[in-house]
This record gives sequence, structure tokens and C-alpha cells, in this order.
Amino acid sequence: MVSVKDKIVFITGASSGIGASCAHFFAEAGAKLILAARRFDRLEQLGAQLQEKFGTSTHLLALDVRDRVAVASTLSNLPDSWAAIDILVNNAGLSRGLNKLHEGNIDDWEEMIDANVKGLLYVTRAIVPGMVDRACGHVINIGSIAGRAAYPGGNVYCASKAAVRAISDGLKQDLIGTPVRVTEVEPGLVETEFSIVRFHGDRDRATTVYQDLTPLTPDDIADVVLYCATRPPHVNISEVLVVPVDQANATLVHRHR
Ligand code: NDP
Ligand code: 8X3
Repeated sequence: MVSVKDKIVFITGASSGIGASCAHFFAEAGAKLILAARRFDRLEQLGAQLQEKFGTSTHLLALDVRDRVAVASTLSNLPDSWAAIDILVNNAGLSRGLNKLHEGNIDDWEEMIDANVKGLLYVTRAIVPGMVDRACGHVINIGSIAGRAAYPGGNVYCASKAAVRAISDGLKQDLIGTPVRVTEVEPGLVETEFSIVRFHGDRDRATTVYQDLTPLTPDDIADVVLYCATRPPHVNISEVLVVPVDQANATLVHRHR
């Protein structure tokens, strides 16, 4: 096992759910954290919590990953002491809507593609060259079971996560010959704010997604992410699908009714 103590870990989408859990797990393991999201107040709360609990040093970034110019300028202007990022967790992302494709909301599509695909690419493009130069680094992309097969109404979200799968595979190939590692973690149903965001704030509808089954928690995913990051340097866990026991695939779940 490799220690992440004093490593610099950059987590996008750290203000909630899986990203916030990853921050806790890496902080407990002794890492220094760059935490990014749009909701800066939440990052401030999280940073204060991690400082108090684990003595973690954090560098907080108010960043919308869809903003290409902001991503490039923010990441090229990191203070020297934060610039040598060891681990990038590309977690920021969202789903919007569950409409049939031919009835879909085009603004929803743009938001998902811009954040889940283009945002992940902008961040990766800004950080990986430094990893290659320093001959050290690990990119961990949060994909989804939705990237393996579409489900009704999932259309564009599933496509965006299929893109994350292809990008992870392509990046691994492009980094061959360097020690930089690439992992894609593909969660199934995890209870976070994901469905509240998908249904534009409709909490009752969001609750039905996880009703009568035992979903994963964000900590279940953070645990896997930290596991991947702490393997010996010659080991690359390329892909991990993590589902609840109550979920067989993107469309088959067991509800205890
Ligand atoms: P949450 O809604 O709880 O968290 C999403 C995070 O992404 C928030 O921190 C949000 O921060 C951030 N985010 C969204 N859009 C942007 C943006 N444009 N710029 C920067 N940050 C952004 O959901 P999850 O924790 O569940 O989602 C995390 C990742 O996991 C996503 O990529 C999601 O697709 C994936 N996933 C989730 C599953 C689930 O069942 N929950 C299953 C499989 C994958 P803020 O709004 O403050 O910017
Ligand atoms: C999130 C999991 O099945 O709700 O990526 O699309 S699912």
C-alpha cells in the first residue's frame, strides 16, 4: 500500500456527495486537498471541518468546470505550494431530467455535456501535463454504471458517462510509457443530492429513486477511490464497477416491497 500522506489531491465537485466523502477519506489518510465546486460556502464549511478533525491543509477554489477560461487560468495560477498535484479526482458532474430523448430539454443536455464531458476534459488537460513532467500522478474519473448501458430517459446522461469511460480508456493509452495512472470508478445507485439535482429540486421524486432498496453511500465510493489511489505504483486499477447488492445493472434493481 502506498501512503497518500502529504500528497496533493485535487477533487472537483467537493461540495456534496461523493466528492465531499472523498475529501474526508483522503484527509483522514493525511493528504493535502484542493477542493473545487461552485458553492464556495460549502467548501469553506468542509475545509474548516477537515482542519478541525484531521488538521488537513486545504486550498479552496470556486470553480465552474464548464468555464474553460476559468479552469485554465485558475489551474495555471495555483500557488507554487499547491501546483504539484499528485492525484486528480474528476468527480464534478450531474444529471438533469429523465425525459424521453425526443421530449428532452436541450438546456439540460448542454449542462450535462458541458460539465460531465467538457469540464472533465478541461480540468484533465490543465493538470495532466504537470503529472507527466514530474513523472508522477494518478487521474481518477468518476464515471457511472450509466456509461455501460443506457436506461429509459437516461439518454444524454448515459452518453456523457459513456464518454467518461472512453476518455478514461483513451487517456490510459495516451499515458502509456509514463508512470501516471488512470482509473475510472463507475458507481451504481448512490444516495446523494444527485437525484434532487436531476429532478430540479423535487425532493419527493428524488426520494423514490432509493425507496425500498439499500443504496450505496458516498463513503462506499470514497473508500474505493482511496483504495485505488493507495495501490503500489506498478498497479493500475483501470476500471471499477460498484453497485448496491440490490442492483444488478442500470435497469434491474430489487425493491423490498
Ligand atoms: P451531488 O449532486 O451530491 O454532487 C455533485 C457535485 O458536483 C457537487 O459538489 C457539485 O458542486 C459538483 N458540480 C456539478 N456541476 C458542477 C460544475 N459545473 N462545476 C463544478 N462542480 C460542479 O452528486 P454525486 O455526489 O452523486 O455526484 C458526483 C459524481 O458522481 C457525478 O459525476 C455523478 O454523475 C457521479 N455518479 C453519481 C451516482 C449516484 O447515484 N449518485 C452514480 C454514478 C455516478 P456545486 O453544485 O457546488 O458546483
Ligand atoms: C448515476 C447512477 O443509475 O442513476 O450515474 O444513472 S444512475
